[in-house]
Amino acid sequence: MLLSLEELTMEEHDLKAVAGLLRRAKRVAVLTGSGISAESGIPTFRGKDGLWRQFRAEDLATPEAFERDPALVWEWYNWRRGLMSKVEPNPGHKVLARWERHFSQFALITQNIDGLHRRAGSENILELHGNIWKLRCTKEDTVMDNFEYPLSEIPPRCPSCRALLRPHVVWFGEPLDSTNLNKAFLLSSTCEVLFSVGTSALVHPAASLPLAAAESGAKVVEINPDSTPLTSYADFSLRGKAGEILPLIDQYLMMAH
Ligand code: BJW
Repeated sequence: MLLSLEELTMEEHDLKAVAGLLRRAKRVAVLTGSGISAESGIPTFRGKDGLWRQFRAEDLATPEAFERDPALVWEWYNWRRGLMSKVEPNPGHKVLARWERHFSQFALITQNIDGLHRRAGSENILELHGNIWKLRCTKEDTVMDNFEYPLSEIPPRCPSCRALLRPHVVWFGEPLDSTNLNKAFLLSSTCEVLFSVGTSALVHPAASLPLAAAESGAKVVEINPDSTPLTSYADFSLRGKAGEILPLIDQYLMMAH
């Protein structure tokens, strides 16, 4: 159920203004982070109950950690697969799936590896940090889908060459796929409106995308309960939960049609 506007702290005119921007826009880009999946029940990384408050990134999300102890890293990803297999996309994911069909150019760029955007119905997704439901061979570099939970073998091995398989995700210190990243920068610097949703805007290069959009003259809208390093560059900072604010903007947008 949607919250009534009175229940929200933000100004009604900001929501209307953002819907007005969208009504005139043909090219829209959205960058999402773990905050958009928080309402589905997936922990974020840096919040109060965030993963990096309980676990050390250096032990679990770096190539060095995997080299040192692949089984430990895989246990952690297997546990996270378990969490992710039990949750459903929320209204925030669903609005973005609808917008893909609404705008003539719509780019969904996500840092999330949980696959919830696809499950909500989005089809064109740039997954900058990879996908937990894919595995990659450390020798042949082949990527394969794998939805198995729990994994029957830890650490799993490549069916063709028996080398170790790793999660198809981007760890600290690793480069992002350059084709994806170049596309993301192009779409960010040619859109008219860019939304930054549920990200602390701390991790680069993803965090540079809204800045590239602002520099190219796009309006930047941030949706987040907290302020971030992006807030001072954003034209609109909508303080609240993505699963509540996106449906409200969508409601205003659709009212005009
Ligand atoms: C809600 C909400 C609700 C809550 N609704 N909102 C420049 C300066 C300094 C350092 C660097 C730099 N450039 C690069 C670096 C190094 C590093 C980096 O950025 N470090 C910083 C942390 C300092 N970057 C890298 O290493 C990247 N690689 C790279 O740069 O390679 C260069 C290279 C080139 C050539 C050769 C070799 C190297 C790779 C970064 C990979 C990040 N990986 C992770 C793990 C992915 C796999 C996994 O999940 O296990 O990606 S780390 C983690 O952070 C994950 C996320 O995608 C990413 C971003 O986090 P996110 O999504 O923003 O989550 P949080 O928790 O930070 O924020 C959640 C937000 O939601 C909060 O603001 C809440 O308030 C909000 N929220 N509820 C809306 N309901």
